[in-house]
Amino acid sequence: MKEVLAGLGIAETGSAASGDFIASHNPATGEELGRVRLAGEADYERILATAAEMFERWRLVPAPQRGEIVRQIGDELRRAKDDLGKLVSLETGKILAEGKGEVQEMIDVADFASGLSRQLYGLSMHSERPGHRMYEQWHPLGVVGVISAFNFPVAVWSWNALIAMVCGDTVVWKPSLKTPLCAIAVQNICDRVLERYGLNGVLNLVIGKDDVVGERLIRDRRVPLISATGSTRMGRHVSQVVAERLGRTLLELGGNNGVIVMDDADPDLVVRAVLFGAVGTAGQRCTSIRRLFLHKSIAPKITEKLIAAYRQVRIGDPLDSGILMGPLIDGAAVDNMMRGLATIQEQGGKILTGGKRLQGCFVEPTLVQAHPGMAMLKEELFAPVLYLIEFDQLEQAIAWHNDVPQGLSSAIFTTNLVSAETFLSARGSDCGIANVNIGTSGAEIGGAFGGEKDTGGGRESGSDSWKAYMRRQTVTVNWSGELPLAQGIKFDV
Ligand code: UN1
Repeated sequence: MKEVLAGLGIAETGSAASGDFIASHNPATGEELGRVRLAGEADYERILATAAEMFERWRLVPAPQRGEIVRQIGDELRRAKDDLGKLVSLETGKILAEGKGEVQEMIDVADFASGLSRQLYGLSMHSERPGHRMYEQWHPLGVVGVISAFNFPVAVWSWNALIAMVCGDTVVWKPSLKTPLCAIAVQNICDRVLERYGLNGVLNLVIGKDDVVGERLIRDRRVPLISATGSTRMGRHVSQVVAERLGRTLLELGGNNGVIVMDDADPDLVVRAVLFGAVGTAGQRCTSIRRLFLHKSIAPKITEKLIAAYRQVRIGDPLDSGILMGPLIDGAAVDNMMRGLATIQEQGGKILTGGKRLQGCFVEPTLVQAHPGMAMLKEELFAPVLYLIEFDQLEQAIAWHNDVPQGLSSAIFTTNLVSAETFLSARGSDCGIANVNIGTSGAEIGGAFGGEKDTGGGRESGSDSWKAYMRRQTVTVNWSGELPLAQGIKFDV
């Protein structure tokens, strides 16, 4: 562990912060990984001032040059992949393959962003007036505040920060207090590259409590965009505060993702996909599968296979190869899962397998036979609990599927074109992500990532998500020497 931290430049002392200390723990062992000094009010002010000042310079660096710097960050991340992947596993409890996968996601975003730096295209329009040119251009927005969650402590930051960087913005990052070491490691990696250009201050880190740092950040008029990942409760608050000052938000909040399995689906494919989607990251992804709608003619077979698979899931040290499921993030998460399971049973849900608390922060992955009326089906229980619900007709399954407040990711398993297209049509899934014959999690970075309803409506990472980090300017140039007015208006004396 010491070598991993040393390799990532995490030193014993050297914090410029002035607040209280917090400890970061390995959820698999309870061991203290390190202590971090939190930012106080003055630290926040200093960091914000740096980011705002650097924006004045950074916005003038041509976008392809900004892309080149992001490309070099990608190279540094390639070099740090093993150590950083390990640290992600140590601090979050996710298995090593997923820890490294998260760093790979960052590398992919760096590549994407660097290509994007030459493609920040605006449209040109035909003016209705002779001798006039009309087009739109995209300018940097300013300081972007990024609030990230514990479950993807590094990748989700990169979706925002590396795209915002090529867009010409500077970034202030407030990470989860459960994963401060991952954030420090990433900041060190990026600082190494920024230092080569004297550009430290383009990316900034402020580790602090919600009431000291979080509230200041979302209320700060110098920060035109807040991108926040976390619970719907948090997002609703952020949204209200930022809206009050007419700032922008990009929200990626709770998911409650459903999968519909038709009678013509390949059962083995379904079981493998569901296992990764529901048990992977111990059910702590915003994209985790939580509700499985099974066509009644295939339900017994899938249920039986799933119970067998769940019983074989190897639970243990996330750094051991062969382990599929590590611990939950902390004791509070375990308590929350146990409370959730009690409520599920009160509401008529039946535990088919799992459901028990193991040592420390470990739990058993759990399958629940559920019925569509259960209130708990509408809540995101951030744990490896999967509801099985039987249905008769696709239309009925789609209606149940959509009947939740959240709208992030969704999937259907079928070999029937009509069923697949129905699910993808306007009367199908109401989510931001809809998949056929793959699970709801593990999205590629090239697509826009985010969801509807209580998921917050934001889109991050791929496609044209970059537009959220820039301001659009519509330009009309009159080279005619005359002054014709639009809409044919005459206004001469
Ligand atoms: C999250 O859980 O907040 O699609 C993000 C996925 C990952 C990202 C999850 N690429 O599962």
